[in-house]
Amino acid sequence: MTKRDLSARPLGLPGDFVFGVATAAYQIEGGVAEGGRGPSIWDAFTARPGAIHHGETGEVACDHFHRWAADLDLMAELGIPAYRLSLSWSRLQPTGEGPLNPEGVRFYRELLAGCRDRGIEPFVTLYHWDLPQALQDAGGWPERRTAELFGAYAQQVADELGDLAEHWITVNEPVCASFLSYWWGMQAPGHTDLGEAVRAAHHLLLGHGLALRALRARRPQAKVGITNLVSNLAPAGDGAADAAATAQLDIRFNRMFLEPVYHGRYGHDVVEVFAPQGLTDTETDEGLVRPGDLALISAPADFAGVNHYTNTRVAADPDSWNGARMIQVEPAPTNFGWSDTPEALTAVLRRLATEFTDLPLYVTENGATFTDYVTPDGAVHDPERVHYLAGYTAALADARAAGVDVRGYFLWSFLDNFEWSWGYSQRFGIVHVDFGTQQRIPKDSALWYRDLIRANRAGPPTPEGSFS
Ligand code: IFM
Repeated sequence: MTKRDLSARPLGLPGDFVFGVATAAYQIEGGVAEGGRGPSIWDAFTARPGAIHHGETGEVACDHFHRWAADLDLMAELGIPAYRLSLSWSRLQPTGEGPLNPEGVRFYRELLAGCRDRGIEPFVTLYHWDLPQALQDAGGWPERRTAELFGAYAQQVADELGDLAEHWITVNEPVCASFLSYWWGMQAPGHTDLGEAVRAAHHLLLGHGLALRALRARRPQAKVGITNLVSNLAPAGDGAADAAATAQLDIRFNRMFLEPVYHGRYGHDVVEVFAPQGLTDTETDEGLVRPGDLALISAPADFAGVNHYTNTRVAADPDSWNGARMIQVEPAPTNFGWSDTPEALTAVLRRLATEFTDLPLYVTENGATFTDYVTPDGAVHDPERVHYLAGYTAALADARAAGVDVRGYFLWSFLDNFEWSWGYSQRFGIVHVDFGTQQRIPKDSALWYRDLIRANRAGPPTPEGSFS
């Protein structure tokens, strides 16, 4: 481990800097057959033999559907001022069209009001990957109609829930919801078709634009943005081949999703890669990219969300995917093999601010998995996560010192939860969850984060919680 100041100290961030935690509906809620919820693509994908580690599912997950009030109490005790959560589309609109499900609306109204009652500011994500299965049966995100229905859904959500949150994130990580889901087969619906993936990517971005427009129309005060996953990529060596391989991966991981949102076009080299699948910057009536799409996708937002996890060096290698071998920068001690290199977060934030947007930035996810377990003293000691967080939160201050307008940080995640294809094998939480008993135990990192937030708050410290 590198030497790092591990104290929960003032970082020189402004008093209104937003510290929060993040989760997503399918990863924590459970209650999949309750409250009128319809099936989502994740219910179908988790039922597919071999798709998920140990055949696990989100059927119960953290049982947050029933335990949300106690979970919010714990969040408040830890003095966490903001909570990024997602709405399950199929809980709110079981088939992805038609009227909203009143029980789903009631659940989320209580949840959002519950945040506010406890002084926690909700940041709401409209789409965090759990497409209603009925829409997948009709073709899913590769179909343009899915984006249109998403826009209509966003309008209904704005009408029913829009009074309870100021910040709205339209789509979480379109790269995962398209490429990982329709190209690499790793996520629901588990397809491996590049054509579908490219169409899904464009329609997810279009869905963002339509949702942004709907939120603006119904809730003019709302602050709206999209969250992209941004990986830090750099060539492994000095040669032109490594640089070219890096540029190719950058197109596939980052620029395909950043260019249209922040520059209003895919750009020549992105189009060149995906032209065989129909991607164009020319808008045509019959093509994938239709008249008006790019204006919708790039319509002014209020902030840019960025999720950051990986720091990768890229070596040209004809035997690897797209001729590029990916090497995680050392030290890479997290369970996923991802790096603990906070300078990568600073680099990503700087890149967004210099190459892509003047909008305020929010880090809407960042975190790491380790082998956490309850020790005989009843605690969960996770010094590696404290080390990780000390670095990545200091990186925010470094980015601000370099002139980047980063305004918030949401730690992934509040609870250990269902980590998609990896099931429950990867623990991202600052709160340990015993999935047998549903007992929650704040890890040492939760107490550290509480202290960091206190140290960085202007005004009186938050009240003592029961975990001091
Ligand atoms: O758990 C996921 C989350 O749902 C989306 N961003 C990355 C996290 C860690 O893999």
